[in-house]
Amino acid sequence: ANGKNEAAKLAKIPAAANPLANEPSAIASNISYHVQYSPHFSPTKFEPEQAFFATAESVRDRLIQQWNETYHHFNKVDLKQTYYLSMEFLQGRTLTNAIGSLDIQNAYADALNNLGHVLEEIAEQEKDAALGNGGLGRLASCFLDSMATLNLPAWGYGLRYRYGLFKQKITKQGQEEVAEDWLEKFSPWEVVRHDVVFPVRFFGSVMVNPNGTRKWVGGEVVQAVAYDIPIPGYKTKNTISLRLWDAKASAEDFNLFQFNDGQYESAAQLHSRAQQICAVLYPGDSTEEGKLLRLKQQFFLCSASLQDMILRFKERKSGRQWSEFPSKVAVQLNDTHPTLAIPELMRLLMDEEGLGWDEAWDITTRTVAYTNHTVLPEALEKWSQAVMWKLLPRHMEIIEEIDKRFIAMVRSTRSDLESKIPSMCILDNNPKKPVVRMANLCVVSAHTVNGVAQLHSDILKADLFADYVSLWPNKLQNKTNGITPRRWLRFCNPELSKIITKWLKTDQWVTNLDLLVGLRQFADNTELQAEWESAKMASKKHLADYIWRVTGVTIDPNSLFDIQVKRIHEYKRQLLNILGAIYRYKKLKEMSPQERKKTTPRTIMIGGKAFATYTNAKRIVKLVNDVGEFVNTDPEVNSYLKVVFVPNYNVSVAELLIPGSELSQHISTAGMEASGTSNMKFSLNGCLIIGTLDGANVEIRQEIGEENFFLFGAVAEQVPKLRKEREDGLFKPDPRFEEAKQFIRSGAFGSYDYNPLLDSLEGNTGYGRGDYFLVGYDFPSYLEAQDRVDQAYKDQKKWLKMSILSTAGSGKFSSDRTIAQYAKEIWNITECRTS
Ligand code: HBZ
Repeated sequence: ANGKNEAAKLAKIPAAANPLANEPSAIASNISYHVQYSPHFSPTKFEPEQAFFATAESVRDRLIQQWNETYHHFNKVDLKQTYYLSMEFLQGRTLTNAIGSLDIQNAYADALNNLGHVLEEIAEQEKDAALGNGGLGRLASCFLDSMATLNLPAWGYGLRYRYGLFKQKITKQGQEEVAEDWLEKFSPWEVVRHDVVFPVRFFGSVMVNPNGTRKWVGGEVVQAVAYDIPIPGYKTKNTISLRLWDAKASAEDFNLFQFNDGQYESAAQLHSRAQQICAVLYPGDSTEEGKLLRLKQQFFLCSASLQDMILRFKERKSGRQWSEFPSKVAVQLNDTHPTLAIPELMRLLMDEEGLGWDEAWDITTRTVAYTNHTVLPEALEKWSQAVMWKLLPRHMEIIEEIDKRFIAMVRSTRSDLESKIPSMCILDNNPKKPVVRMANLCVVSAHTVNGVAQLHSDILKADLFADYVSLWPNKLQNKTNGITPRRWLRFCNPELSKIITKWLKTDQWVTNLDLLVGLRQFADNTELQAEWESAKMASKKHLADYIWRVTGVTIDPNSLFDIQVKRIHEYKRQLLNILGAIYRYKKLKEMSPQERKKTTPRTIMIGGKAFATYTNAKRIVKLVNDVGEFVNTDPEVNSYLKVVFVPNYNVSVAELLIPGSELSQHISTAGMEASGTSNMKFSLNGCLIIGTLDGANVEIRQEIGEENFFLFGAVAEQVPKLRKEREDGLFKPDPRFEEAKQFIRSGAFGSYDYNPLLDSLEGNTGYGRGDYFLVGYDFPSYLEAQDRVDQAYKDQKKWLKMSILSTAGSGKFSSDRTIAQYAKEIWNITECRTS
């Protein structure tokens, strides 16, 4: 505790004439005001935690001003607006991003210094808002940043989960999940809108009116309350909203009679049922209850958001025609999770607003667009028809009608597609398990469907959605993903940013990332290389510090920092990485001390969360930890190789790892990673990639040059044939692959039973996947690519040049480019700048 940091001293700071002025003195007085008059703690202390909340509140004051102006401006100008519907937003921390967007870092740093604090330390007090699982959720957050920065009339809609993505603890057993209480001490960024409340119904039945129209009645009704989070654009007044819905029961739902009768639980039953809806991100869906809850969440998001959009449409201009709706509203579905927006919009238009089917259908299809993020069959959502009939009876009627009309249309216009109807239609009526295929509902109903990288979109066209392409040749588009250069370079890597600005003689690259190509001409410049190297070294030291703090492992900043961080999944092949590490260890052991000295020292860091019920993924986490413990304590090799499992990978940890990385692994089985987005973040920060021709790797390699990318592995077209050969017993494993696996089987890494994991790499025995992800096939070419990495690293000049060229070639991967394309080619919206 810092003796200087007593709250009492703050009272002596004079009030500023304008508390929202951007001078350090005004900021300091504003912070001190919040400590005293927006208290969240007892009034004595002013330590980093108290300072964080007060600082955040003072930043929020500045945001609210421009936020309200943006709100009014959008209302007045009434341009077409996009609503990005997503079950996930992986926002991470906000403070640094907000201060940076407002362009007042220095003033805040000075103000806090005067109050006895350091801005960076204060920023670290903030908990991550982790309302997402991984890439899909983080993409949504990068998109919001770009929408705001591009001054687009656009909002995000999501859910206010009480507990976000679990915290990952590593114990002797491996991964343990602990609830992440991001709201424990409240979030300074959210504003509850008590006037924005909509009823959302579940269960009940369909009533037929005398005139034949239908109405959904009965069941239970929950209130959706809006919580808004400001999303500032970078160096622009525009500040848009992320509107998160929370569920609450109304006062009438509290049974006072029962409570006074001592039946406390049943008295509050409806309240606790309402609270379940937003309790956790992605509730486990292995039980029927879990599935129902997840479906409730999805509908809750869709219904509340659409009611809000419709009300806004009516309020912005009274008495307008419904046919105008698609020219005022664009709805983007982030994967199939918010698919229920389609039947819900139909229901609201027909049953609540009195429109006929044809008009409602025309409006709905012109409003909604859908983004696909996966081709993995097991990841395509299918909901049980029985569950849907129970929870959403009116929506099931509507879905049946959409399906019926779709089938009739295909029959009458495209008799050649007759045989495809069973796979193209929405309802799968397989008597064993009748389901609704959500992706099919999206493709049939949306005006546009897009993939998230060129290869992924090509696969969608050629494979998953091929039959629809023949029906609607122009419906399918590609929108290659992107990342925000603000969070992922400017703010997380200020040292490198400064160098870039110096050499480009402008900081315009922050909003025009294509300008980075200007670095190419200096890639050989020794002065730039020296600056580049020292920035990288500073970040590596910073990272080494962090690793020591969270794992107790000392890593050498002079070794090659090799990182793979992402959700743990068999298709992402962390197993390939760790088997490679084991093989490296074995070879180092066989070498003489002199030979070892000639090798390139490596620190392999692997991080990521395994879904709580995904057993093989959890085994991989355990294996990485066990290998780490074994290798790192072997004095013969541990100055040449360290293996570290980075616990609790999240947005903030990524902001530390990425600037300190030199090599990163994006090594999924070709055709399986839709895009990947961390590959873009690493590349942007001058980190070289070892990777397969998968997802956005293909485009990254094109942009930065193939000589700057360590490529290996089978290509997507080969994969089906290779799997077939594997099944037919025609695959001859490389002895190096056998050796690495054998070492695990030998029990070198302890008594844990790794056989089920290893069996997944074998023929159709045991776990029986028959090495579905082709780890064995790609292993030799992976090792060869790693050899090329080791060689390249020995020539530091060459390596630095490749590193500079990676950054220089990353301009395409700005989410500003992605969002500009969505705006123009899907949403048909234009800028709405608040002046
Ligand atoms: O979306 C990821 C893709 O795997 C990745 O390749 C891509 O870059 C990224 C953005 O387009 N997909 C996910 O992150 N998916 C999920 O997190 C998910 C969440 C809930 C589900 C299914 C998938 O029910």
